[in-house]
Amino acid sequence: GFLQNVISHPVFYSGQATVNFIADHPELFDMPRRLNRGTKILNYLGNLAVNGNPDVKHVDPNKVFREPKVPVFDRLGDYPEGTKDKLERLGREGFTEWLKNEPRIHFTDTTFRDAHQSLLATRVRTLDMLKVAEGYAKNHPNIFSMEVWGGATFDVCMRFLHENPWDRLKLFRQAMPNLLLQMLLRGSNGVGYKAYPDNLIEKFVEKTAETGIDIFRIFDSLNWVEAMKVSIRTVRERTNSLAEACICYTGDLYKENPKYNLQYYLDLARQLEDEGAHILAIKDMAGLLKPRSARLLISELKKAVDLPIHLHTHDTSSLQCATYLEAIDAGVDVVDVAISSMSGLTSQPNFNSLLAALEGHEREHKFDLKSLNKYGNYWEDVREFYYPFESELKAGTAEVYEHEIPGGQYSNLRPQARGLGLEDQFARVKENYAIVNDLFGDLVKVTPSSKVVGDMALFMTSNNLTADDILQKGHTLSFPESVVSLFKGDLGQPPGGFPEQLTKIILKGEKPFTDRPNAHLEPVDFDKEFEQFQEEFDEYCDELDFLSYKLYPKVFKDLYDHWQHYGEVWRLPTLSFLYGLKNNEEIFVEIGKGKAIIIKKLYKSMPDENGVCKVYFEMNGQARVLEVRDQS
Ligand code: 3PY
Ligand code: ZN
Repeated sequence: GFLQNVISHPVFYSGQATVNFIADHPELFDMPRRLNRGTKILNYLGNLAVNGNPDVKHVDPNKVFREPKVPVFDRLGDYPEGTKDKLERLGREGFTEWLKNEPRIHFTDTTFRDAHQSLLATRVRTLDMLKVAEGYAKNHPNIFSMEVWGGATFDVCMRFLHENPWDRLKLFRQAMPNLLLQMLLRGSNGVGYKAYPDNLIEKFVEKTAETGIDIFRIFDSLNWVEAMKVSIRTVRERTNSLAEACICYTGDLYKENPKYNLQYYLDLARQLEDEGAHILAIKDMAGLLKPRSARLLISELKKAVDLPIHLHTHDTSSLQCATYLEAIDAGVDVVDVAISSMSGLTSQPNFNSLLAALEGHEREHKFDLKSLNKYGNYWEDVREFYYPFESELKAGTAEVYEHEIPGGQYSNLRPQARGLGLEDQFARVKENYAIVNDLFGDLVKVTPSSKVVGDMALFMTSNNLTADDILQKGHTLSFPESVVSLFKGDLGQPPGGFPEQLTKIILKGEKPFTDRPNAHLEPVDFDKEFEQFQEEFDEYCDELDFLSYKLYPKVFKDLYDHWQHYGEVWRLPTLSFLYGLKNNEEIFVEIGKGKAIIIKKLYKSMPDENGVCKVYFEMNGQARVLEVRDQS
């Protein structure tokens, strides 16, 4: 390790090492991330053999898995021209003109982001997506865009999968150079749950575009345009990517006197156009946009703004294919779908079936459906790997119109309830979610505002509180931190403000602020803080790691420690990563370009009197014994 460290050290490498080089650089004695790859991965598997994966709560020992089949594609052939090439050729204005004039309906595939965020608690690993990415881009170059990043993926990637989200993006970029790559950005909340300093958001957007994102879908969790301006402006001025600004859809246009009525959405859309959005998105995060409302909303938006319109929904009610058919007739330009076996329910509508339904339609866009069905089969088998993370929703539900829980939150709320011992009161949690929404003055609910409503619903359920209790004896209650923060103004302002009486109760007299939360935040001093960051971690941690750290300090620190101990676990096959190896199971792990190791687990001993187990492996045919403490 040491000699390797010296040779690869930037100072030594650049020929500037002096006699004090070794004394000046104590980190030479550290094992950098990329060395000892095999040993580190073995450490991971050894620990899994003894202690299991803390992220997997229930394992079914009899579960049988099938080997997913990657559909064939031309590995040596060129990539056919796709939307990415078109954007580069036409420029942003030319591209959006082309899109507005396109008679065919276009499709964004969310399989790599929202689909698994909404069905499998965001747990799908880079490797499973990467295996099909190149073939998918070559076989289906007429996809409008691939949603591959942002939302909860950034956090979950680091926290639970121990992956570097930036590496994920780089790998997707390489594998799909012809297609537009899209991400979900929570405006001033970035890919987090709170507001960040403006200059951090600016840097994040710039670096993200450099790393590979072509379309930034930008929203604010209260539909507050103020909180989206910095992101929209940065995309426009500092990148060549497209700024897709969202109106988040909630409620019901056909209800009597809805707070969020047609005029509200049209005004919002015009404001976003004025802010410089290239594309307008309707983000129906809970799947509340009914077919008739879609027809009305799309046709009116078409008259109100001169932007291409992109529609996103979740199929929680199981009605949303009908919504798309209406929207397509009304002139929507792009719709979000997921590959068949990763679609439906809390995920996006079914790409394959929608294509079939549109055969012969005047806006039909021809795809190779047989091939897409093969990808459906691949994902059907891969999805089984992640069975502990399934959301347990078995059929579409009209209850969504009452509770309005976003698809991406639904798959998380039940495990959260379970964690608090409220599993058998989940119906109550959903009811309380709606009650909280009324109490809070009918909010747009999407990350992070939805998380606050969820926290409050769990709080009310576990303390057996009613809405009356909150209003009558709220001053004696200590509310969840996220609730206090919301009412203080930390997530911005909802249309019409927060209910006054409840604000007093929750803030206990403290004054809320009503300007931008970011206005209260210290800008990041990049030069100084980056230096400190590299001192705390190591010189292999780059600017992108620094951004991860600034967004999620604790999560990044844990991730870094995980890298130090266990290395690049993203390279492990998913079954080994989640469940470890069986006795005598042998796996092949590609640890670098053209480099692979073969690991075989032999067996594990019982713990000794100190609680230490021995785990016997073979790595590339050589015996290796690991001592691992049993943490149970
Ligand atoms: C997210 O912010 O992660 C979402 O998917 C919101 O719908
Ligand atoms: Zn969504």
